[in-house]
Amino acid sequence: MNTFAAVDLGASSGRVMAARVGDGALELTEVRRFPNRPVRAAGTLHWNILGLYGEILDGLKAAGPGLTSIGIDSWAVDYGLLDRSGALLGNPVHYRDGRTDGVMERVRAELGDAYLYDVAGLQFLPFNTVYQLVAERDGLDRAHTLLMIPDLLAYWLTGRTGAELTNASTTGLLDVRTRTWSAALLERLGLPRRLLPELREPGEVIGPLRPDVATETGLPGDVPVTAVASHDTASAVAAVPARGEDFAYISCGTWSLVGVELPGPVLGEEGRTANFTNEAGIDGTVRYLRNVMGLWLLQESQRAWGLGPSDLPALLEAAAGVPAFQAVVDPDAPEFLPPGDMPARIAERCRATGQRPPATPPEVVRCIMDSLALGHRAAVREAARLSGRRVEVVHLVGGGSRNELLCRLTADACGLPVVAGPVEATALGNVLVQARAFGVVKDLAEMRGLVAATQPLRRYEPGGDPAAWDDAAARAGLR
Ligand code: ADP
Ligand code: LRH
Repeated sequence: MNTFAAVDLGASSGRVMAARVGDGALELTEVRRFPNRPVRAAGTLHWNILGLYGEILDGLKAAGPGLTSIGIDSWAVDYGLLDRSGALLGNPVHYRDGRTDGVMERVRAELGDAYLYDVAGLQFLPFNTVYQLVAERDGLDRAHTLLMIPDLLAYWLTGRTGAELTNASTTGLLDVRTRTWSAALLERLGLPRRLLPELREPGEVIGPLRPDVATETGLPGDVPVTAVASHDTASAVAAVPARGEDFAYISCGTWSLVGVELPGPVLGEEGRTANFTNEAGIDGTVRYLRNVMGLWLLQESQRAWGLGPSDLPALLEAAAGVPAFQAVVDPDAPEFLPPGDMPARIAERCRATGQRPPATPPEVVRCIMDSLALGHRAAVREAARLSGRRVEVVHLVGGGSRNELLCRLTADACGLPVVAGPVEATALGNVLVQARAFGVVKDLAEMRGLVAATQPLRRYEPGGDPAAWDDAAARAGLR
């Protein structure tokens, strides 16, 4: 048996996990978990990157000396900039910060949607790395190297720089066909080519720990950090317990990432206007998916009510008792993206669409769950239609798979069985890519088979009234 450590940073929490893998076994243990709280300073919303790194060091120390390797994944699109000496320039900015307001619109008007989509195949989200860089273009003089968040953490652990492929594919600067940086696009945007380091593939060894890191964590200095699918969603998709290819997935946490896995990109106009993305998965696969606003709507409502994670089960139970479809919204309405009073924004959206706003927290939560299920349904259907992929089952993974109401509503809305779990799909994908790199498992099918055989899963059969879902979808302005 080998033990692999997964450092997995989600937008709402981070964890260091240890997994024992071998002989048909996959045992995941949580070593350390910590909240990921953004900090607004001088008007800008930041990640607390040094606080997170400190937690990671403590987690690795607690994981103990017997590790075969360490892998790191995190949320996508965000980055740190290093100066020529390798020092971090400024604190990484949160993708929900307002610095990109209006930037995407300007870039799209200048370069054209067809060109941008043909190069990168990426959905138009205002916080894509490319728009963040354009927002700070005038201040890039001192910047020498851009490192995406997992690559920045790997650099601090090993001293080696590089850009892992799956996360690089979320920047908007990677050519979707060649899977190399697009020099042409960089030039047209006036962004310096020097910023983007050499690409690395999931499974490549990055390097051993720096001596000072080994001393601080008590780990042997020769423990390697291995590149995994460092975009958390790519790791989650790698660990979907699916057999064959006729499935859709929903990686459901702060975001719901909803789509299918394909052998190559789909770059037509229809997918572009439906805002589908072609992000890189492992082994040359494409994650053809759309971002649905996800449990952010719930997290941010809980924050407004002063309720924490321990209040969630009671809140969801109360929401399950509220009649369905009293009010529904398009969960992807752009006004839901920034931090702020979520119940007030949902109420406003309901009023604007002629519906009585939900009045109590359980009613608001019910509205969010019905609306997310509608968002899941629209994205699953469109992913299947636009890609031609048959979808027989929906795999729902991540923290949201613990939400029984949402899993049931998603099965009903899609009219398809939902297999919920694993909760920690991202960490599992992280360790399995390492396990494969070290010869412990063979291929993607074996990785997924191992997840299916060892992790608790729950199946939800579709029920409910399809006509009622059609009616609700129309009210929310969805298909
Ligand atoms: P991220 O990786 O984006 O930080 P996670 O995959 O960790 O997100 O999912 C976090 C979400 O999972 C929480 O916001 C919450 O809505 C949901 N969740 C966590 N635990 C439970 C639970 N016991 N019951 C229902 N939902 C839960
Ligand atoms: C989910 C995620 C998603 C990105 C968003 C920024 O954590 O990585 O895939 O679109 O964060």
